[in-house]
Amino acid sequence: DLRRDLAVHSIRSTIVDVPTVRRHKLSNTSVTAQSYVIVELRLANGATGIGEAATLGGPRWSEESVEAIKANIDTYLAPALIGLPADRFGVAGARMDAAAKRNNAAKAAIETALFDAVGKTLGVPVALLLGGKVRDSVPVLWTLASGDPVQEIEEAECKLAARLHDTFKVKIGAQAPAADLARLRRLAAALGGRATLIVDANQAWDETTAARCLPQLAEIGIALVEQPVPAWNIAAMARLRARPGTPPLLADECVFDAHDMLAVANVAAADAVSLKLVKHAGLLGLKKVAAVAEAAGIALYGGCLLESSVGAAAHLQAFAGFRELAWGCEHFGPQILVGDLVEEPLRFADFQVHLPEGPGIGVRLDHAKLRRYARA
Ligand code: MUC
Ligand code: MG
Repeated sequence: DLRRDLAVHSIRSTIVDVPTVRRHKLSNTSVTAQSYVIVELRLANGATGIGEAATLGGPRWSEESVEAIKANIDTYLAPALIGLPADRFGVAGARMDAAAKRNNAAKAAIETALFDAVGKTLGVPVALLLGGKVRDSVPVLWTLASGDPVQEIEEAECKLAARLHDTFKVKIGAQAPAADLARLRRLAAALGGRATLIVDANQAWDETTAARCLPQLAEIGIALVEQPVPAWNIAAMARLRARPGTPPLLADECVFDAHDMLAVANVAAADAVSLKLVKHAGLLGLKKVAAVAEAAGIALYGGCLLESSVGAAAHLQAFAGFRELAWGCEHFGPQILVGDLVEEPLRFADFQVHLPEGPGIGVRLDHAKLRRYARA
C-alpha cells in the first residue's frame, strides 16, 4: 500500500537559472534570468513531491537569495523534517519555524513539496487537501516591464490579439515620476478601452511624491496601485488611501505574515493584498493571510514572483479555493521564461490560467530541463 509510509525520506535542493525572453525592469532591480531553488522531496513510500522558491534579482526583492535558500534548506530545514509523516503539515511548519527564523521562500518550497507528495500518494489535487476548489481557472494579467513604451504597446497588442491577457501591470519607479507618468499616458492612449492597466512602484516613492502622483494615476485610468511607498510605511499608505482621488491600493512588500496583514487592516492601509508563497512561508500561511484580509474586507489578488509552472501551479491550488479572488492573478511567469521546468506547462487561454488536472500540485518536473538550467 503506497499510503502506508508517508515518512519524509530525503529532501534535495537545486538552484536553477532560467533566462527570460526579455529584460524585466523593476524600480530597484532588473533581471534577464529568473533564479529558483527547486525542492524534490521523497517519501519512504517512493512518492516524490516538488516545490519552488522564487527570487528576483538576488536578495533584492526580499532578503532571500537562491544561495541562502539552498544553504538554509540543506543545513537547517531539511534535517528538521526527515522521518516526519509528510501529512503533518502543521507539525512541519512548527519544526521549520523552530529551526530557522523567517526564510519564508525556503519554507514555502518545502511545504509545497510536502503537499505535492501527499497529494500524489493519495491521488488527489492539493486544492482538495486545502478545502476543495471553487474555480478551474483564474484571470491572469501580464506585466509590462521593459521600460520602453513602444516595445510595451507592441507586447500588449500581441497578448490581446492572442487572447492571452487583457489586464497589464506596468512596473514603475525605475525612472523619475514625470517620465513614468508620460509612459503611462502613452500606454493608456494606445490600449485604453481594450485593456485594464494597473501599476507596481515596488516601494519607489516617498509619501510626498505618492500624494502628488496618485491622483494623476487615477486620471490616467490606472485601476490599482501596488506598493507605492516603502514597505515599512503603512501609516503613509493609510494617509494616502484616505485622500480623495487616490485609486485603490494593493499591499505587496508590506505584508509577509498574518501579523503584517492585521496591522495593514487595523489602519485601513490597503484595498487589496497580493498573496505569494515566498512571503507567507507556504500554502497554509497564504490561506491564513487571506483569512485576515477577508475578515477586514480587504480583497485578494493572486501575486507572483515570476515563478515557473512549478511555483505557479502551487499558487493556483490555493487560489482555486477562494470564494472571492476579486483581482484575479498575475501568474504569467511560465510565459516569460525561455523554457519551463515541467513536463506539461500550465495552459493559458481566454485571458485565464487553468488549474492543471492531476494529483498534487498538478505538474511534474522534467528532469532534462532541470539539468539544462541547473547551476553548475
Ligand atoms: C512584485 O513586486 O509584484 C511580480 C510581477 C512582476 O513583474 O514583479 C513581481 C514582483
Ligand atoms: Mg509587487
